[in-house]
Amino acid sequence: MALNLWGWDDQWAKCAAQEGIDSSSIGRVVGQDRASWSVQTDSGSEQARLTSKPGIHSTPVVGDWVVVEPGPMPSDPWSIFAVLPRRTILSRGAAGTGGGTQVLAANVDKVWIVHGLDMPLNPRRLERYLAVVWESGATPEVILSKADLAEDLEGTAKQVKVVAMGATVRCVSSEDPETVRDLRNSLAPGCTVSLLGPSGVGKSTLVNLLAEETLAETGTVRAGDRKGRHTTVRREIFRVLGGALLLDTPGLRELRVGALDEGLRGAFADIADLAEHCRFRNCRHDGEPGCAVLEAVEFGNLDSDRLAGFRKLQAEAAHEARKTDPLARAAALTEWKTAMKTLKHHPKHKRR
Ligand SMILES: Nc1nc2c(ncn2[C@@H]2O[C@H](COP(=O)(O)OP(=O)(O)OP(=O)(O)O)[C@@H](O)[C@H]2O)c(=O)[nH]1
Ligand SMILES: [Mg+2]
Ligand SMILES: [Zn+2]
Repeated sequence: MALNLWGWDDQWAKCAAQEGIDSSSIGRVVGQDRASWSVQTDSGSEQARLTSKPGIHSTPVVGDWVVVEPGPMPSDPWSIFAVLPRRTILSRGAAGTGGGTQVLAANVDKVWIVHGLDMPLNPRRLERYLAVVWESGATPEVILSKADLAEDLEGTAKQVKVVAMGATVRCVSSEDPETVRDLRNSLAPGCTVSLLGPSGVGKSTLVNLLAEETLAETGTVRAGDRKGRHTTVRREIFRVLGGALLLDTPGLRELRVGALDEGLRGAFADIADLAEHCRFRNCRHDGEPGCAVLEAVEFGNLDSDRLAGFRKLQAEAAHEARKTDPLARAAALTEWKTAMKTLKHHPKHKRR
């Protein structure tokens, strides 16, 4: 069925069946423009709006599985009634002073953190991306793009591997088809991969290379500083050759973190391991006696800049956590259950 092409699997089918939802009422959000969502359904691609009926509070994002229904007339947009509980949630701290988090995408299996080798590496920025991805529940991979423009490919790759802490690191170049083939072979059909990185690093180029056709628009970088021009303006999922689903995203100017828990442990596994040996359970690695983390820095086993980066992220994340409602997740689940109850009373969804 068509939904499988967009990542529908047994686990999702089970989730829907438990709620008595027929697959004809399911769709995947593959694009969004303000108040209109592009949804792939069993019967094809449809434009959908949020239902005006009460019950839906979480705004669907690209990657979400949603419960939908056709409009009264064939030319009318479809309605979105509910969002299926998300498997993974990729989010960042929202810009501005108001705080809160912004969900970038949902149900992403893997995130490619893209760094262009025509620019110097910023390890602190990479750590920030890694923390955000580990936090999402998706698996991070680091993609070093523009290998043909690298000044010191091996040196940079080595440096990245140290920071990536076990996450897979891959090199690609639009000039070398073999690198693209290797990347394609690493993807299972139906898996969803989000590309993440600053503007101009070659995210959309990579989508097109893997698709072997121009699906996403690309733009040149500025001659002086090699910065991108923010060519991609919306998040969108493309099916590429081999059946993987690539979520292209606009280049990020900065990546603010939301609350981090697993994210910090994932991106800084070395510090988390060391911290186990600190004398005090709640050691802040800030001069306390018997601190294994500071000892590691002293003996040259831990980069002091890395520790500084860790502490900065930790402080930022703690600040965000204080702002976010700890009951938000529970509330989302309740909302889903209520939406499902309402839906079951709808004649179309009554179990026979
Ligand atoms: N030499 C070389 N150029 C590349 C490679 N990959 C991408 N580029 C170039 O880098 C520029 C930016 O590529 P895009 O794919 O538009 O970058 P993007 O990350 O999608 O940028 P935004 O959409 O602005 O976030 C284009 O001129 C590409 O041709 C590569 O492997 N080698
Ligand atoms: Mg782009
Ligand atoms: Zn300590």
